[in-house]
Amino acid sequence: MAKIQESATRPAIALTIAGSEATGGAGAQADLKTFQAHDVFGMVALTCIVSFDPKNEWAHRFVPVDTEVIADQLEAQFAAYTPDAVKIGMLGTPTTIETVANALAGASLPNLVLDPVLICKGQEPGAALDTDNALKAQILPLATFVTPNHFEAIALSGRDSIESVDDLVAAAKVIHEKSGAAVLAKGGVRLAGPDAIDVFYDGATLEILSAPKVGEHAVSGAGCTLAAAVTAELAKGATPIQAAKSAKEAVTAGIHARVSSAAPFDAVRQLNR
Ligand code: PXL
Repeated sequence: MAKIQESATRPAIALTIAGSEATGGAGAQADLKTFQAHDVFGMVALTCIVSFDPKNEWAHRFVPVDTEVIADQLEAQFAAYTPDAVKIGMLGTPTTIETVANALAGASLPNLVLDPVLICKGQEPGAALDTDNALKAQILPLATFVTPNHFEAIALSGRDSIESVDDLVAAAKVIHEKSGAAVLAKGGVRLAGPDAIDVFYDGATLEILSAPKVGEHAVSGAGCTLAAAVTAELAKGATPIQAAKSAKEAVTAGIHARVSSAAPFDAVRQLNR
């Protein structure tokens, strides 16, 4: 196959290794839309397919993608491109985690953003505890940036609870010590008070990022979009703290512009940045 002999461009390139959330609020769909909104060329390696069940209180129906198919996608992607940044979203099973860890070990990646999806909105915490240890052991050590939400910050830091900004700071510090990664720990609507507070800590810089809460309800895809925006900004050359700040602004705007859904949670909308 001959290529057209005109100058091809090399934009910033990002890959998300994530699950499909069919209604488009979260998961790979949110990631790809976010990459586009940040003017980054995006790729998706699909790890699983989640279909909410409206007949059963919108519970998650979860189907993993065959591990060989996951390895094939990553093989094609790393052969075609060297992404400037990679995001890891929902992996879902210990077998998937092993497959992804093996593929990443062979790629030299400057930015690996881990959104440690242990549970989604409305899911029972217990459902995910078997993936917890595999994620900690095999993926966390590879990450350069981690974006735990409230529940995941408790799981990764080993704390009993996170109820205040001080607790969130302490958790972010523990997760940094364990991983060596920059940490953006998200309080979101889970901490009491008028503001949605996230804590950034990378071993040198500690910053409290704050924006007025938009209602008291979590919006589907906010966490995915935040981590994908961090990934896109890192792909374009931002420093970790710059990426965290501009991602927080992007998500706050996306929550204001949220899409009204008949599901129990509205969906974040990715606006061009
Ligand atoms: O919001 C976390 C999330 C990530 N990835 C997939 C999901 C969800 C939540 O529903 O379905 C595929």
